[in-house]
Parts: sequence; C-alpha cells; structure tokens
Amino acid sequence: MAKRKRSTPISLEETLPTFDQHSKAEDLSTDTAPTGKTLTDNMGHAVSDDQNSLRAGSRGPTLLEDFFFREKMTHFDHERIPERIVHARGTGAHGYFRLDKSLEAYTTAKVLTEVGVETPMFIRFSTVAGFRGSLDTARDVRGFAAKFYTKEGNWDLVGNNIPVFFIQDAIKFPDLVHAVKPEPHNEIPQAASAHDTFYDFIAETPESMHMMMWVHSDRAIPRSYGMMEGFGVHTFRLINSRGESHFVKYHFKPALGVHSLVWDEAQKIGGKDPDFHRRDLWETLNEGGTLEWDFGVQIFTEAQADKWDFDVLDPTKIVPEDLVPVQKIGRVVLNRNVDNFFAETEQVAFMPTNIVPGMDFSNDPLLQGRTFSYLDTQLSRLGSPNWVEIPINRPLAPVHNNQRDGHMRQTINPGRTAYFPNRLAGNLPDQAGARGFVSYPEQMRETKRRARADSFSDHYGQARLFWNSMTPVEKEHITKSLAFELSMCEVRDVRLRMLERLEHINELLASQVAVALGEKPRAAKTAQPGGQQDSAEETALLAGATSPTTASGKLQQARALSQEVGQPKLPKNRKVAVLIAPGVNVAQVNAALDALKKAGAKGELVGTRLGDIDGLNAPKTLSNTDPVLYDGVLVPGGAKSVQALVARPEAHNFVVETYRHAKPIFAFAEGAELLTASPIGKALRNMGGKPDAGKTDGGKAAPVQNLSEVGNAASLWGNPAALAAHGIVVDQAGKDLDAVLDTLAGHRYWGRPQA
Ligand code: HDE
Repeated sequence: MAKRKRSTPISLEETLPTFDQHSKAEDLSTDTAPTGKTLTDNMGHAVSDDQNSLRAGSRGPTLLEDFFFREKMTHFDHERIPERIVHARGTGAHGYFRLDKSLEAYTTAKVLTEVGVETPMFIRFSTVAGFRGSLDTARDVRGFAAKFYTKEGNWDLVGNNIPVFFIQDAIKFPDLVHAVKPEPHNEIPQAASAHDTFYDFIAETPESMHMMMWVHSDRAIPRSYGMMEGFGVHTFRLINSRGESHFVKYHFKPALGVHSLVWDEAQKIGGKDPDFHRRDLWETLNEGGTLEWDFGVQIFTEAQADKWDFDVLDPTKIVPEDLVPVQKIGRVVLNRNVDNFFAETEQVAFMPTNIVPGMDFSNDPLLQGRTFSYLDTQLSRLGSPNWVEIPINRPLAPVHNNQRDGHMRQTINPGRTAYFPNRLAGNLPDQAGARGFVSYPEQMRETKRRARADSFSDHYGQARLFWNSMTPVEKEHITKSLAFELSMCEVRDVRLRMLERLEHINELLASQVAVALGEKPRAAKTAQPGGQQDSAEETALLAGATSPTTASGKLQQARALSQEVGQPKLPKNRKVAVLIAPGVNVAQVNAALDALKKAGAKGELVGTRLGDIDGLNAPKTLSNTDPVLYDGVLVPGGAKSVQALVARPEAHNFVVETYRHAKPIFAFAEGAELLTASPIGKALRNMGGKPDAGKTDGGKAAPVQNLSEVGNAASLWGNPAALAAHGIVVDQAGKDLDAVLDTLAGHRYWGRPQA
C-alpha cells in the first residue's frame, strides 16, 4: 500500500486512479507514528532516564525543573475525553463498500451509482445505555454507525440494529436517555434498562411499544456484530439527475444471518468476558476473517407512501418488506482492525448530516432533531471545531474553505484571503453550484405549530405485526424478557402500567408476563412460565397467540421480522470448545480442528491445565473460560482424558450449560462418557431410547475404570439419530465431521427435554 502524502490529496477530477478500498488506510498512514528506537519527549529531546524523576539528592524532593516528568504527567492527566452521552460502549473496524448495482435512476450520488468502486468505510458498533467500560452483552439496541469515505465527501449512515425507535420526536430524546441511564441518585443500574425510571417513562410513552417488542426480542442480545442487521431507521430521500425525489430506507443484511445469544448466556458473559463482542470482532479480523453484509435499499415514491395506513415519516414504523422488497445493491466488508483504539474508534465522530449530493433528509421529526445534535455533541466531546481534521474523521475528498483557526488547528492555510467573494484570490475556492449539494426543493405550505400529525397516532398496530410474525419460541423469549425486566422494577404501579400497555399488543403476552409478576392474568388460560428455561407448555400456548394489526399495510404478519425464519445458517465465525486432558485422542482433535477451520469456524482447546497436553497447546483451561463463551462443545475420545474430565465439575458444567442453552454438543468415542456422567445424563439416555442403560445419574458419576471397554457411552450410541434431532452428535467412531459442521450450522436446538 503506497503512502499518500497529505499535500497531494485526492483530486476532484473524474479520473481517480488511486481511489479504492485502501485509500483511507493510506490517508491514515500519513499520521501513523512508527515506533522509534530512542525514547524522546514531545519536543523530540532524547530522554536519558525514564525511571527516576529529578531529585535534590537521591532521597530529596523532586525538582520543579524536571520538565520531562511534568510533560509526561500533564499529558497523562489529560488523557480522557468525555465519553459519548449515548453509545459510549463500542468498537469499530475498517472495511469497504462495493457497489454492484447502480441506483442511477434514483440518485446522482457516486457512491450509489459507480458500479465496482470500493469506497473505504469505518463502522462503529455500540450499545446505547452503558458507560464506556460496560459489558458488551447488555440487552440493548446496538448502534450500527457507518462512515463511507466517498469521492464526494463523507457519508455517515448512523443507524441501529433495530429498524424503529422509541420516540417520534427528537425533543423527547433527553427524557428517554435520562430514564434509561443509571438512576441519578445512586447511579444504578449500569447498562441495563431493567429499572423503574425506564419503565415509568416507557409506560407513559405508548409510541415506544413497537420498539419494546424489538428490544425484548433476541435482536437485543446479538451473538456477534457480524450476525446483526443494520438499519438506517429513518426514511431518507434520493435525488436523481432530473431533480426527482424518491424515498429510501437503508438496510445491512448480514451474510451469516441474524443470530443471538440467549438471555441467561448474555448475563453470564457479562461477567465472564465483558469484551465478548469486541473480542469476537478483533479476533475474527486478526485471523484474516471478515464481517460482511449485503447493502440494500427499499425505494418508494411519496405517492406510494401516501396510500399506506402508516406514515413513513414516523420512525416508530417500518415499511414491511412485503410492501417494498429490499433490493441488494452491494457488499459491505469489514476486514481491518484499528491500529489505535483511541485515535480511531474513540475519536470517530458520526453525523447524520454527512450526506452527499444526490441524497437528502426527509421530514421525520426524529431525523430533523438529529441534524442538530451530532455536531453539537462532537464539539463538546472532541473539544474544538477542528475535530473534522482528526485523521479518522477527515474526508478523502479535498477540503477547501474559509474556515480558520480554533483550538488545535492542524491545517496550514497559506495566503491572505479567508473570505468569499475574494477578487484578490480570483474568487477561489469557488462555489460548485449544481455540482454541489443542493437541497430538494420540497414545497411547503404549513402552519407553524407544536403538534404531531394524526398519521403518527397508531402506537400498537406494528407492535402487533411484529408479535404476530414471531415463531412460538421467539414469542416466549419476548414474554420472558419483559417478565425479567419488569420484575426488576420495584414500584408495582410501574409494572401494572406496563402490563396495561402490553394488553393492547396481545392478551396472552400480557397474561404470561402478569403470571410471572404475580399479577392476575386477563387471559382465561395461561401456562406456568419456565423461568430462564424455555417451557414446552408456554411455547405451545403462545404458538396460537396473534392480534389483529393496523398501520401495517393490511398485513397480519410480515417477512424478515422473525430471526428464526429464512436466515442463513452457517458454521462460519462459530467457536467450539474442545475439552482435553492428557490421554486425549490427538488425531481426533486435530481432524476436528482442521474441519472447523476449513468451514471458517474455530475450535478452541480447553484443557484440564494450560499449555501443552500430549503435544496439543491448550490456550484455555476449564477454570479460565466458560461454556457461555462458545457455540458448542466437543468432547473427544481418549479413555484417560475423559476420565480426567469426568472428575472435574467444570467439565460437567460445559455439557450442562451447553445443553440448557440449546447449543450443539459433540462427543466422540469415549467422550460420550462425560455426557452420561453429567447431570444431563439421564435426559440423554431417555432421548437415546435407553433409559435404564446408564449406571450414573444426576451428577453422581461412578468412578470410571476402563472406559474403552465399559459403556455408559454405549447407552447413547444405540439411537444417535434421536439425539442428533436435538443437536447432539454422539459418534462412536469419532469421524463424522460433516455431522459436526451441519449441527454447528443449526446453532440452536430449541425444545430439548428439560434436565
Ligand atoms: Fe443518536 N446520538 N440520537 N440515534 N446515535 C449519538 O452522537 C441523538 C438516534 C446513533 O458510534 C450522539 O456522537 C438524538 C437514532 C448511533 O459514535 C448524540 C436522537 C439512531 C450513535 C446522539 C438520536 C441513533 C449515536 C452521542 C433523537 C438510529 C453512536 C455521541 C433524535 C437511527 C455513533 C455522538 C458512534 C450517537 C443524538 C436518536 C443512532 C448525542 C438527539 C434514531 C449509532 O449526538
């Protein structure tokens, strides 16, 4: 990659031979400092001793003249900048967008019309409520903020992984955020909406009910950033060369499909590895992998929108894909980690006002408010109007204007004119006229007033559409999530007001939550909720629960809302724990690791101790990692190894938790002994059709003497197909790696018998 000199920026001419996916990396390289050999201070003076401050005698006081000490300490004292008021916790990566299909009929924006061009991008993912150091796996909306460094200037699509929002008008945003953030008197709870002030506000804000359905669905606890959808949320405009406007909604569809954690996992991961999502992104890219999305648009005319029974300017509404399909127009690829988290990820600043010619805003009142807030917030967070010069924020397109000075100005503008018009400098830089950004000349004839349109008043119709579109298991997860969060509200009145709201969405939903909260349900028939565990009875009951919709384009169900239906399912970017101890069948382990790697998945060795075990290198131990951090567990054969695992409660925990969280379990040869010896042994034998064959039960493992001959494991080998149907592969020969990969691709096996 060639280093670009900042004095020769990309020109505005049509031929831009150097504009490709590497252009931003080259631009950043001009500010990337190499590690030097000699330690210096910030003025370039070589430092003789960095271990001792200058003292009057070796036991005397430190001297004020120690300019090196003072410089170092002063810099340290000022290392922090204010964290983002929302979306403080996040991480990002570099990549590019390649356009495959031109939108020339709708826009003049080059980024959406020049097929084959790879526009450099930076994407930052985030949670909303937690502080900068909070856990990744909180139940929350995820920010999906994308910066496209286009030839025509930066385009920021500052979106979320949920296509609607809590409120309809930006003026309510400070209230929403105050309500969800830790309560002001005691600063509790961190990164959690499960508290009184949030639901006090939400219960008084019925427009949030559609969003409530999304944030209580599994979408709010993604498995990884690469398994999330991204949405521009608002309706935007595209303007073509004839000056015609079309409405557009933007979508990022993950190549791996949308997949999630389960709530019990998400909570435990918060303690075991609060950097879970950040680490996953970092490791995937570091190991040469990518995160990819199809980039798509829903395009429709104002006339079309006028016929629907919801308002496309209302950000609490989607445009169902059944009404306007998403056209995939290109690919987004993240392929490179940052070099420095602070310089890039912390200092990156997004603004919905960063749009390019050929695009425009709509009158969505939430979007309109955002057009003010982001510049304002960058000024306080980054401290100067010159934040635009920070390498991660500066555009690849050249910048020429008469803005000058201010804190930390980097650019050196020669010449005596800093105004326009300027005959002294030939009126340069000159205005671009029609080639520049021109606002869409929308006709306006309205009365000025503080009011919301009647077309914004249906708050439940699309919440019901979402609810109806869920599979039974997804419905159950929504009821459980609501029951969990509301049960954390200490004020009963808050809980009761929320139940009232939920009744407007679906009676059974509200009733199931009511039962869990110890309140009287409205529905005649309810099921006992199974706590954290899915309950077959509750799932069955909810299967039939639907409500008539409104504001839904007359649809009763909509496509692409359920994440259990129609999503790609691949083993790629999945991680399997491989439990090993001395005596493990090394050939089986190596074959499994190879097969996983070839499929883009990863096997991680979890040993009874760290490091070398029979020539295998275990980077993790049963004690320093946890089943919630993996997508499945593999217990290879090897009598001695399995014997050692059977003696370790943590190994049993791997099997039990993986079972409870509905994830794949693989046992090769004697490895099946760990399954039968664990507390799920009985359930597995029942599943395998040999209820009485096992010798052990309920965690009371009998000492295993000669595993290669004995066969508690044999009790599972009788009917492997029955187990396979539940995502459990017991393979006596230890060779069926295709079965492992297929099962891993299935991700979750809901409805396992309770154990
Ligand atoms: Fe934001 N939002 N927001 N927001 N938002 C910020 O800007 C704001 C909204 C979103 O990774 C802040 O730089 C208002 C919707 C993302 O750096 C702030 C309103 C959507 C990020 C701000 C909204 C978003 C932010 C805080 C109501 C999805 C993280 C720090 C009108 C479409 C960007 C910052 C990053 C960040 C204001 C609502 C997405 C304060 C006033 C709707 C992804 O300016």
